[in-house]
Amino acid sequence: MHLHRLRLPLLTLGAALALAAPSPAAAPRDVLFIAVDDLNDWTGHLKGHPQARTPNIDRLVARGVTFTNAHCAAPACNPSRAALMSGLRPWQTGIYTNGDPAAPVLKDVTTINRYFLANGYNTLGGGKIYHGFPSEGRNDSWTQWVGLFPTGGKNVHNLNGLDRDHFDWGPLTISSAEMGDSKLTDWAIDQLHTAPADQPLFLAVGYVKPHLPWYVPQEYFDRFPLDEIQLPKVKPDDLSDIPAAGVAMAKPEGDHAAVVAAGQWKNAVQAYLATISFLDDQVGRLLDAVEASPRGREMIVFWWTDHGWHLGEKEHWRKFALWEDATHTSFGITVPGVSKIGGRCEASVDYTSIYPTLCEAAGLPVPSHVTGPSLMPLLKDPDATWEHPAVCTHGRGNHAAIDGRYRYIRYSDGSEELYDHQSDPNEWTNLAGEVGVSEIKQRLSSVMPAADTEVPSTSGEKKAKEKGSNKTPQTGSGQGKGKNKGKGQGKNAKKTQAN
Ligand SMILES: [Ca+2]
Ligand SMILES: [Ca+2]
Repeated sequence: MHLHRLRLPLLTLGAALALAAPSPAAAPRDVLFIAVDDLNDWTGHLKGHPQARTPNIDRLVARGVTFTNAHCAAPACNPSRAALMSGLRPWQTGIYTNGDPAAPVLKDVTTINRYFLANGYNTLGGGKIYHGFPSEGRNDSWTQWVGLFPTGGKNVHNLNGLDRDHFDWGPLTISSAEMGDSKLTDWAIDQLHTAPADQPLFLAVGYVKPHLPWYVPQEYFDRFPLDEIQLPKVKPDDLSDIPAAGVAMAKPEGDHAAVVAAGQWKNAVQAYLATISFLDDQVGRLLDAVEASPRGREMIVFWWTDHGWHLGEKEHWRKFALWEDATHTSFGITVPGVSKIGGRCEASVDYTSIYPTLCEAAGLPVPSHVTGPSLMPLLKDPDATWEHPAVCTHGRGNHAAIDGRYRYIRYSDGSEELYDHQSDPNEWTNLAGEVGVSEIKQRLSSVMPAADTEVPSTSGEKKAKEKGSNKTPQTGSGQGKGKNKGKGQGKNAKKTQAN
């Protein structure tokens, strides 16, 4: 993609270096940057499911401020992470979906890890931060990128009998220590202890659970007996007031029909809770190490999950939609000495605020291409005034805007949904056609881009190239070639691309 096609000026790495004047007075602060794949609000601190048990995640976010109304910039791995790490929205980069290549754009953008690297940080990354190897495993963007850690044991598949690829769940016979995320935790703890003390540390730890398949050791399933499992609250005819564009995202005839027909709904809820519980154990081990070390206790900690997840609400499964269950995330920030301990912030925030907040917390200037509002005022006072609706985009032209009370969805064909969380927290009643809501819709649509300002998708550009258009992107050389292959990278790239 030509950079001039982006709607905001980008900052090249060279410019970032020039801009990165030495920060005054205080030494740069260490950062622990924890990403989680596919965890929705089924945590103790967000109460998205009454049986979710996450004492360690709750303990982690309670060290600082938890954002209870936080949303991804896009409800899928690739575009959510690309937006978060670049500070640029899907409509500025063309990275709208998992099918839109990120590397051709990101290679020319000062991403968070590049910026911290350019500012003298020891940037160490493991697990999953971006979506797929071509987007993240580059020698010029991390001090060291170690990639995914493979899970041991025999390969298993179709444990639930649905035969729907990685849409699968069931217990493993291996120990917890053989799980990839357990090895990732070991690696992260080791870095906390061994990273050079005289260089600021940016440690990025990307957990891949609770992403599908929900395979974890039996002990985690045993924590949630099947006969006690509660299904999510669902309204049977919920899709009846939703426009065709929304029903197309729900795809009720797909996963949901298959799960119900096979009698697997409770099993799925059990498996997701079990996988979250496994993740929580790993977070607990990491947090114990952080709190046991003088360096760890002073670290800035960012915790984020890349989007939400439906388990049958609106007859929908997975992410890939613009409703609360797909966009709502678990998100917390601790800046020791700054953030309010145990703070809960109800302001509507989205992930384009992560980049600027991280810079300010670490004492670095915010790059000029990063325009999301900083959350620093909310870290100090979680009740401070906040007038920025969160925005989430799923595919070009489809957006949700969320404020402290409403969710307004507008699809590319102009059809709409509006929900009032004060009276309808489950988003069962679409108010978009009611009398007297035009002011609300107008206010929330004002933060959405006009259709003609949204850049084409990166995959769309590729199609244009195939057709011989002169609008072909310049993809440069070398991206995605795997120069920096670490542990299991080739395999990992394939795996995550399917997510
Ligand atoms: Ca994800
Ligand atoms: Ca409905």
